[in-house]
Amino acid sequence: MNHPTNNAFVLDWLNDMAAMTQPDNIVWIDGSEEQAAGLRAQALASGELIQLNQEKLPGCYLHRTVQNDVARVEGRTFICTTKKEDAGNINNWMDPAECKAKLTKLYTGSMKGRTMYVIPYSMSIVGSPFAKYGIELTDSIYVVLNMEIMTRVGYNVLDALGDSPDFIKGLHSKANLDESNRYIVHFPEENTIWSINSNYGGNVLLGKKCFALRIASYLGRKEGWMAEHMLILGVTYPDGQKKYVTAAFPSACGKTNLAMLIPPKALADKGYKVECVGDDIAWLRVGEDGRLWAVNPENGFFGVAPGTNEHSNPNALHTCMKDTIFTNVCLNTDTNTVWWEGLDKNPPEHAINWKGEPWDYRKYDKADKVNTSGAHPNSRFTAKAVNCPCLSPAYYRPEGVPVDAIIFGGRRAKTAPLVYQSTSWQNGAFVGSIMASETTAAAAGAVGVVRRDPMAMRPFVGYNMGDYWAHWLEMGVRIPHAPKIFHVNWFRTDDEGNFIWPGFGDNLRVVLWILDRCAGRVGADITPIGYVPKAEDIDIEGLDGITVDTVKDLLTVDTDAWLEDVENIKAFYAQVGERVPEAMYDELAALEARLRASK
Ligand code: GTP
Ligand code: SPV
Ligand code: MN
Repeated sequence: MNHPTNNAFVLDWLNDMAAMTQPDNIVWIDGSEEQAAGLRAQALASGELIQLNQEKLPGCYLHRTVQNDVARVEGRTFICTTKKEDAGNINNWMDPAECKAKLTKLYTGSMKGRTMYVIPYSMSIVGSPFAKYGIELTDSIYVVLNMEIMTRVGYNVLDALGDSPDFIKGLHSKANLDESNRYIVHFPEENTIWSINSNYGGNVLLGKKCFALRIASYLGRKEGWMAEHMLILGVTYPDGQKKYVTAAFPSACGKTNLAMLIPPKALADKGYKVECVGDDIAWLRVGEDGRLWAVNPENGFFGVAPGTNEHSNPNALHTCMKDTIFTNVCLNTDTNTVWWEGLDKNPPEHAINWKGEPWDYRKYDKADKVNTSGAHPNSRFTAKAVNCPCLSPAYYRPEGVPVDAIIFGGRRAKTAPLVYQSTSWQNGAFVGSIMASETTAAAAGAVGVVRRDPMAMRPFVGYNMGDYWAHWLEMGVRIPHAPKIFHVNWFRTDDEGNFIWPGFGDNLRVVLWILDRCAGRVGADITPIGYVPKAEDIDIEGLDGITVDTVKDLLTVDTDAWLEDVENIKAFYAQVGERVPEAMYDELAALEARLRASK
């Protein structure tokens, strides 16, 4: 057959993978709308996609996964390095040869009777010095259509790659979606990803978590840059000045929402504007000016649907009103449109739930969301970045944006205050390393359990967590004008379990304090955990029901709760093991000493 490239590395690998998986056909994906339309038509005919109301939702489709395949599967995700220590204790590890032998059995003949699609794609702008290329082989049209939204797909990627072996080899087969043989495996030493028996986003859109975080974090350490689970947000001041922050929150903890926030009226009236550069992944490099620069390597958003509404995130809502693939949301059969919990207060009378069954909203039970909700709690929209009303012009800049502040954050009902600032880069890296958050529906397993999730990267570091922390510390030394590092928590609750802070657009109030700190414009109180705002320095103008006293409450540091946390951190560090940098232990000891002294 004719190939759109003569790259021997690509063709040899493709031959090997085709020999193993034995597809009936091989089709190269050229990135054209014409080809995508043909694939969509096929997917509609097979039922893989459902066409939605094209008047209300032009270019929008619905897909339902099988019921056991609705989230990332961390327990079945592996880092296969030659030495087990290089993957570390936080990752699952398999010997590369053993893993390949095991998976080869599963892949053999898995594409019989199917077509193998060959997707050449770029993470970040094709031809830019920061771009990295990948090829994903898949037997799923759903994957092809999602990759065409999430990454830059087309033959220009092959042209840019030329004869080079420098591309990430991704192999995906749905096989028979057998949960007990589902594997998401990474061979960072070989630039290779193998995924089998799933058809859910994070497990199969290999450019995203598998490449742009796990493989890229490994490459970043080797090459002196960083791949992080971070949104990138731009703030424009009334005088026209622009500032950029990145923020790492664990899955389903508010990155997309912060990245697309709309300023509250009081701040909009003063002239503040906000732009989105990225909502999930940032690649960070030291610029010639000695600052840290961030690019968003993706080309779309794979966003959480539930909770997205006209009040919480109108920009996301508008982004997914066209050219969008919805996964596992609820179908309103009267209007042939979509619905999810938290969209509005009018659940459809006639509807089909995410499982594909007729659905009665009256039977919804908060305690059993997965079985009684219309949309799955981890239902998603795949939407194009270009359709986002607040997309930053800087999104198109190959060099990205200079970063003023790095923000860590998690979902903590009690311990973490609304915001605090670290005292140095090293202390900031420590703050990242001790992050914790309540688990969410974005990964299979229990929801609402506090677990340590360093830098929001626990599921996404492609090597030993201790080495990853060492890399953070080394980067600090290499960035002459390093960003300041902060920690936020939008999720403190009152005694009834209600969130105290209004969140969403009002989070800009906290971001402005952060940027004021970076510019040296505002003071702070020093506490055992770092700098905490003076309550009156958080602008609450126009906020109903929030007083300076509420803010004071949100900013309290409960010494006993923190001392309890310190014990938990010690256990976690022990679990991470021998490669935890000494400096992190120094920081931990100093934190404990300050907490004890403050009692
Ligand atoms: P991933 O795509 O999984 O990485 O998630 P994410 O970090 O982008 O999370 P997202 O912004 O999609 O938010 C997840 C959930 O948290 C949604 O249900 C939101 O409505 C909710 N959420 C986001 N921001 C806030 C906030 O400031 N306050 C509260 N209370 N909830 C929020
Ligand atoms: C996350 O879980 O952090 C996501 C969704 O962004 S997924 O692509 O499935 O990983
Ligand atoms: Mn994410």
